[in-house]
Amino acid sequence: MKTAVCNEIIVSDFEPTPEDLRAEFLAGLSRRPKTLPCKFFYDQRGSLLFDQICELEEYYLTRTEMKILRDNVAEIAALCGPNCLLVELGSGSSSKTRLLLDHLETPVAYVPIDISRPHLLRAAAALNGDYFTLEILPVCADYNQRLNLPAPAKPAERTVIFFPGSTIGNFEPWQAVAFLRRLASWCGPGDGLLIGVDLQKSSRLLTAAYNDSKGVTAAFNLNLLRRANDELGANFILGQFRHRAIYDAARGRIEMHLVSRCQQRVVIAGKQIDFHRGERLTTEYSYKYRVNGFCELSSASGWQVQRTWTDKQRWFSVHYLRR
Ligand code: AVI
Repeated sequence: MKTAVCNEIIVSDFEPTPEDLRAEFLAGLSRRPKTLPCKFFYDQRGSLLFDQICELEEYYLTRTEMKILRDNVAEIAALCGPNCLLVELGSGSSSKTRLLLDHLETPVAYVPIDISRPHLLRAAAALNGDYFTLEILPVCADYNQRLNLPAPAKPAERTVIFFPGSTIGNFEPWQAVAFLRRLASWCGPGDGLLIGVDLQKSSRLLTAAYNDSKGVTAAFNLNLLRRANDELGANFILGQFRHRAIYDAARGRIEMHLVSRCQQRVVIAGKQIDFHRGERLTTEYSYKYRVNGFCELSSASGWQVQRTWTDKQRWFSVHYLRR
């Protein structure tokens, strides 16, 4: 691990290397069907596109979760208790965190973890300017790898992990169990996990959320191919792939694909990859849960559900789990 000092903030650096990117892209493109890992959406451009997705009318997730957090923030802050260490996974622009930081009782430190270094540093610097008594300890990493969290200067009474946005839905359910178990192993008894989980709903609403009319989600999806061109010297012609998102109601998941518009050969890191016309490259799953199903999954993963909040329409849920 490297550490660097940026604007007086110490950054723990586990950023994936170009070799990681190369190995994961080649492995995914050699599978049948072909896949690419969704964590690589989030370079600087991808993170900015994701921020734009969160503002879209069709993408109800962000505003619905934010309303649940806003409506229940006093109760959430009471569950977190005084002097907690707040750790956020996939912190991005840390926009939901400000609401928590404004209501938590004397939090000792904030540890944002994100795979996109520029985005992480920008958000950490902005928070540092606004919350000058709070220790901010950013970690640039894929949070699904083994990590040692930085220790805050002041001891915390409790660690609370914040995992908003329904990013847990980007894991297959068996992976979600393994991941929640890993998080439980970072924590001691009494520590907490505040997690946002998107819920099953009509296929019409779900497919609209991932096929927005402005084409931002399409640009976000195609950004994976642009990254391969820029960082791995690949020769994808972006116009020869189209974005597609479908809802598989039986599995309760949105599937995002890039569909090849023609028969084509692409060279990536010196390897030739052939696509036939209509072939799908799977880039993301986004599972949608039922409240009970998610509670069962949490209990099987070493967490006890303390409290669940939803919006009136039951589109989205936020859970406070206790280790
Ligand atoms: C980050 N994650 C929860 C988003 C989702 O809804 O699955 C990523 C995303 N993909 C397309 N739009 C947003």
